[in-house]
Parts: sequence; C-alpha cells; structure tokens
Amino acid sequence: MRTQVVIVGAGPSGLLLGALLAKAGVDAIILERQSEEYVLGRIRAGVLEQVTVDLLDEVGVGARMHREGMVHGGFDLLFAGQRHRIDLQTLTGGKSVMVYGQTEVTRDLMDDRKAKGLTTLYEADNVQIHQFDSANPYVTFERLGKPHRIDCDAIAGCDGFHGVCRASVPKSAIQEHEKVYPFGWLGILADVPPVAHELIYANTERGFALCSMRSATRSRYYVQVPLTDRVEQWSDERFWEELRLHLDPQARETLVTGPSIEKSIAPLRSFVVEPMRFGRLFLAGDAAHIVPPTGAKGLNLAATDVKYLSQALIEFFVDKSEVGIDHYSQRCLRRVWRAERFSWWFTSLMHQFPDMGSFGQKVQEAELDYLVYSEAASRSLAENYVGLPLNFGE
Ligand code: FAS
Ligand code: PHB
Repeated sequence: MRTQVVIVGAGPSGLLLGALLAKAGVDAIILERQSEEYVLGRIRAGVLEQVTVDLLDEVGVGARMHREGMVHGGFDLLFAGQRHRIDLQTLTGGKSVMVYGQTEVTRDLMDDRKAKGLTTLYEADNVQIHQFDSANPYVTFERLGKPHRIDCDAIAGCDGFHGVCRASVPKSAIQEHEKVYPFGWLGILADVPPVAHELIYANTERGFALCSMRSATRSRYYVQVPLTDRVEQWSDERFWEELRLHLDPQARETLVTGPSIEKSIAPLRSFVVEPMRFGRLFLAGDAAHIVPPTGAKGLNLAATDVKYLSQALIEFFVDKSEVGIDHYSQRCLRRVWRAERFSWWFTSLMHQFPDMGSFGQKVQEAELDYLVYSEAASRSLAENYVGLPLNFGE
C-alpha cells in the first residue's frame, strides 16, 4: 500500500487531521490499535474552545455539536464555601466555550470519515514506523494475523502519550519536560441532571472537585484523590458522599445522584516533548504534550496542533513548499507552553498539595478571593480559559 500521509492513532488528533487533509485532497490512511468501540468508550474531555468549534465546522462535522452541545458563557469558582461566577462573555468581549464531550467529537469525525469512504484501519497491531528521518518513510503493522506495509511521504504521530511514534525517536534527538502531580482525578459519568447550569470548579480543604456535564440529563463529576487510590475502592455511594462534602449548601441541596455508567481515575501530569518534528515524522496532540485537565486544554491543544500540521502538509504536498513543515514544531510549541503554564497555574491554585498545610490553603483562598474581585485577574483567567487567539503574540 502507498499513501501520502500515514496517521497513527484515531483519537481526536488523528481523525481531525485526516478530515483537514481530505478537504484539501491530501491522501491519508489512519492506523488505530484499538477497535472503534474501544476508542468511543473512553470518557475524556468536555469543553471545546471556539478555535476547536471552528475547526469542526471547517471540516463539516459541526452540525450535531451545534444541535446538542451547550454554549457556556461562564463558570463558577467555589472556595471558602462561596460560589463566584466568572463571566467569560463580559470578560472576553463576548467569547464562550462549547460543552460537548470528546466522545461525541470522536463519533462525529468517525462517522464523517466513513461517509466519505476514507480509510481507517482499526485493530492494527504492532505498528512500527521506519526511515522517518528520510524522504521515504514507511509503516509496518499486523492486522487479522497478516503483516502489512504502507509506504508514504510523511507520518503523523497522533497516538497519544503511550504511543509508538514518540517512543521511536532516538533519545538523543528529543528533550522531554515533565511534572507529575501527587494526586489524580476520580471521574464519574451518570445519567442525572447536572447540579448547576454551568461548571463549578471547587477548591476545598478536602481537595479539588469539578461539576461538569455532557447534556441536561447526563453529568460528569470529578474529585481529587491520592495517587494510591484505586477505582475499586470507590463505590458510587462513597463518591457521591465525598462530592457532597466539597459542595456549597445550595449545590448540596440540588445534587441528584444515581448509578455510574463510567468511573475511572486519571493521573495528572504536565509533559512536553521538544521538538515535535523529526524528519518526516510529526507529533501532534497527547503524543507531544499532556496537560492536567483542570484548564480543559488537552483536546483543544490537540486541535490547534493538527490545524498547524494540516496547513504545513498541504503546503508541502500542494505548493511543494517545506516552509510550513520546517516551522511546524516552533509554531505549535509557543501555544503549547502557554496552555501548559495556564493548566499548571490553575491546577496549583485549585488542588490540595501534600505539603501545603493550613497556610497554603489560606493563600490559595486569598488568591481566589483577589481573583474574583479583580477585573484584571478575572480577565486573565477568562482569556486563557476560552482559549488564546491563534495569532496571539504574533
Ligand atoms: P488520544 O490518546 O485521545 O488518542 C490516541 C489514539 O492513538 C488512541 O485511540 C490510541 O488507541 C491510539 N494508539 C496508541 N498507540 C498506538 C499504536 N501503537 N498504534 C496505533 N494506535 C495507537 N482533556 C480535556 O481537555 N479535559 C479532560 O477532562 C480530559 N480528561 C482526560 C482523561 C484521561 C484519562 C486522559 C488520558 C486524557 C484526558 N484529557 C482531557 C486529555 C484528552 O482529552 C486528550 O487531550 C485527547 O484525547 C488528545 O487526543 P489525541 O492526541 O488524539 O490522543
Ligand atoms: C469534563 O467535562 O470532563 C471537563 C470539563 C472541564 C475541565 C475538565 C474536564 O476542566
């Protein structure tokens, strides 16, 4: 087999890149290790920046998102027992975010790819990438017990944090920057109405909690847990009891509980690899960087990576220019580091750290108290949360 681009990974990065390339007439084959059902079974992100919404519209898969997604003009910060609304629209001159689950984004992109007859090979085992530091890279894999090879001109590593692409780059050619947080997020998905009409981010002496949603009848909640906790230790009842202890009286009153349809613990880390390009291999999304989900940046960063990568590859194949691919890594990393900083800052402000003590708790509450009464500080939070413009600082 031969194609112009082999995309490794059928998560949001790989699928959105495939859609952007197809729109420009650039051929790509997506190789995915798991089954379609498995990929759709992952419950992850919930908040889309306008840049991501625009990209999904650009490739023609935005219809259901606009029908079923929820536009949020603000969210609440809960600390010292009080809730304070961050009015995103007023603070950013009218911007908002779209609450629409990553699972649905993935489903929309998968359906669109199938409808267009584009090739996605699921359950592709033992994917390996070869000669990516040359002009003739190729990929090998096994599927249905048979070996396969695809010759191509470029490889997009959209295979997430644990993928094969970044791992295939010689250690001497790569620099990794990492911070692992001493806690995780225990998340639950339940078919119960959300506790409030917008998200609530809570800083309490018991730790962080987040009240989110997927629709008016499906809620997504998180509480901070020690890294040593295992999901088997958390019955639904224990989770709801713990969540209640994080909420203000009004939210405690209105909370509707019910059986979990998904429950899992996600570790939190900040991670960036530099550069994001090695010859004809281009890393995008979680394959290149990870943020703690506090700032809702992971999926959105992946979207802007593939926007830049699609532009670079289209220039390469259509205009026969290498300028875009030569600047890809530097262009992504500037935006990546801004999101890494915001996600680290918001995580540090909202979570209980082992060594912080009562003084640390009081300082966090004082910073939040300052933030909600300072227009300048609230504006800074708001402009980062809705997503910096693509040309920010250019
Ligand atoms: P993904 O990891 O989504 O996709 C990579 C794909 O590559 C997967 O389908 C995988 O099966 C495939 N793959 C891996 N190795 C392969 C191989 N060797 N061969 C072929 N295929 C291979 N972000 C938020 O904004 N908010 C959140 O609340 C949030 N929660 C998260 C919870 C968890 C547990 C995790 C892991 C991430 C979370 N994220 C969240 C971040 C998440 O949404 C990512 O940013 C997003 O999935 C990035 O998409 P991709 O880059 O496509 O990576
Ligand atoms: C979610 O709904 O899963 C979600 C929302 C906002 C975040 C993180 C996760 O910051």
